[in-house]
Parts: sequence; structure tokens; C-alpha cells
Amino acid sequence: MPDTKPTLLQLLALPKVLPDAQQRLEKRYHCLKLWEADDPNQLMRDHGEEVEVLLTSAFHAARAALIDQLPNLKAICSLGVGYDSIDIGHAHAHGIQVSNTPDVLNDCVADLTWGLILSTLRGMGHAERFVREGKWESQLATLPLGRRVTGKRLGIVGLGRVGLAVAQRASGFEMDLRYHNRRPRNDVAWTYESDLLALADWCDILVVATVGGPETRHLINQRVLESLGPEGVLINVARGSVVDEKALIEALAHGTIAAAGLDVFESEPHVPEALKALDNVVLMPHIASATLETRQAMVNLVVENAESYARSGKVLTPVPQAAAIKKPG
Ligand code: 8YV
Repeated sequence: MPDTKPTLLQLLALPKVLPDAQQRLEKRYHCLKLWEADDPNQLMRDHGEEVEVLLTSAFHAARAALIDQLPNLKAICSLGVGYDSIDIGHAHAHGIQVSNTPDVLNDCVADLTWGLILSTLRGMGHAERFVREGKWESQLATLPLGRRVTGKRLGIVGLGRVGLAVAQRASGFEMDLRYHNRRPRNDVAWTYESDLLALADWCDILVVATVGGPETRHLINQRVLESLGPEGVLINVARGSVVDEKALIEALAHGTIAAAGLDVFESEPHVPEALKALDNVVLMPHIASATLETRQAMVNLVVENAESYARSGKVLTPVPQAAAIKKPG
């Protein structure tokens, strides 16, 4: 019997956290595995026209040039909540549905954010290296004191799903909290600050949890860092592009701000040597959602989106159309 299943182009192997995830895809689709092809370009030329669904991730992207190689594409299913690497406007303009994996990672990203807050203020990374390097016995007096976490003022840039989960965890630390968004939320009691510079000036710890993409590029610039000030701490779990990395390195090196905790970088996986050389920054390899439970939920949701499209012609968790018309600035 001929294979009448629709064709799904997979840009990545699904993380091996759910044993039946790939089988579930193959039950519904004829799967083209781009990473296994000897000549990926040839595969695209030979089979591009057949592809109805594209499975990608926040890392593997789906730019306009790729979308244009797939003239019969109807749906993009992306693993990850961020869609800044997907040309949403282009996809929607061509009637292509786009789905991401929202919500299932909020808790783990928020947990890691607090891990970064704690390890940055308490100097835990530095102290851990100190023990491993055998310095405890002889050089304890040289270990700098950390900063108290409890009772600090917390500013959140981007009180979306992740920002909210970060905020909810602040009460245990008796923190006063304000946030900056494109517009105030009417479902929270925290103070809205329409002026990002004023928020940075007010807070001790500035957490960046906003979306990536052109509209937030270098939102955290030299002026924001100056407002945060020499006692201030920056935490970024959003996208590297949101922070002007050059300005941040300068600010950390010259004491314009006290410290930073970063899970994301401008040119991942490249981390500038100048950042690695600084002791007042905690560096993580983009692991905020990297727990077994959350990755299982993310893989399950990306497969559910593909299954839902095969069943009903509709993805389950679409990226809203409005995401395409956000204006820069
Ligand atoms: C993942 C992320 O590491 O969801 C996102 O947008 O940045 C991370 O949770 C990544 O998406 C894995 O594909």
C-alpha cells in the first residue's frame, strides 16, 4: 500500500526523554530527518514540495528562506517557548500556522532564575571553585563576602508567563517587587513601572524575562545598566539579544553594576572570553528549561501539536497572529 501519510520535515532529533515520541510522529507522518541526510540541500530539493509540517526548535529556527523552500508548508511545530528565531510574520502571511511549547517550562525557568539570583548574590560559583581548587584550607580570608538576598528590591522586565512564575517565588524572600511590560497587567497587585530606567534605578536585582526578537534587541543597554548602579545585579533568562553584551561586559568590568547571572548570550554557544574572565558574573549554558520533567513536557507538547494538526488541521498551542505585528521600539 502506498504511504499516504503527510510529510513532516524534522530539523532535529527529538531529545530522548520520551521513549515513544518519535513513534507517535511516525504513526501520523512520513518523517524526513534532515540531520541524517548525506546531502541536506539535495533532500530539500528532492522533497521540499512534499513537506506539509516542519518540526523545529527555538535553536534550529525557521527563517523566511527555509519557509520559501517548502511551498506546501501548512504548519510549523517548534520545541521551545521562544519564537524569535522563527519568521512568524512570513509564516502567517503564507497561511502557515506556527506553534510553540508555552507554559510547560515556566516553573523550571523560574527556578533557575532564582538559582541565578542566589548564586550571583551569594557568590556560590566562585565559592565552589574556591573549594575545588583547594583554597579553603589556606586562603579563607580572601573569599569575598556575598550579599543578602532576603528583603532586596526585585524588578522584572517582562511579566509574562515566566516573569509571573519568577515573581510568585519572591514572596518567600520578602522582596518588594515592581515590573516593566509593554502595558500593565490588570490581574496582579505589583507596581507597574512604565519607565525601564526608573525600574532599574529603583531595584537591587533586575530580572530580564521578556521575549526576544527585534522589538527587544539591546533593551538592556548602557543607560539601563548605569541606572541599575554599582550595587545592582542583572539576571538574564530571556534571550542574549535583549542585553547589549558589550555594554554589560564594560559595566561588570568597571563596577557600573555589581554582578550578573546569565543563562543566555548574544551568540550562543559562544561566550566572550572577557565575560569568562570576570568573577562577578555567573554563566550558565542556556539550561533554564533543561530538567527531565520539563523536557518531557516540551517534547510531548511539540508532538501533540503535530498530532493535532494531522487530526484536525489545527495546531494545539498556536503562536498568536499578533506576535507578527509587534512594532520595534
Ligand atoms: C530551550 C528556550 O532550551 O524554550 C525556549 O525558548 O530557550 C529553551 O527552553 C530551547 O527552546 C530548546 O529548544
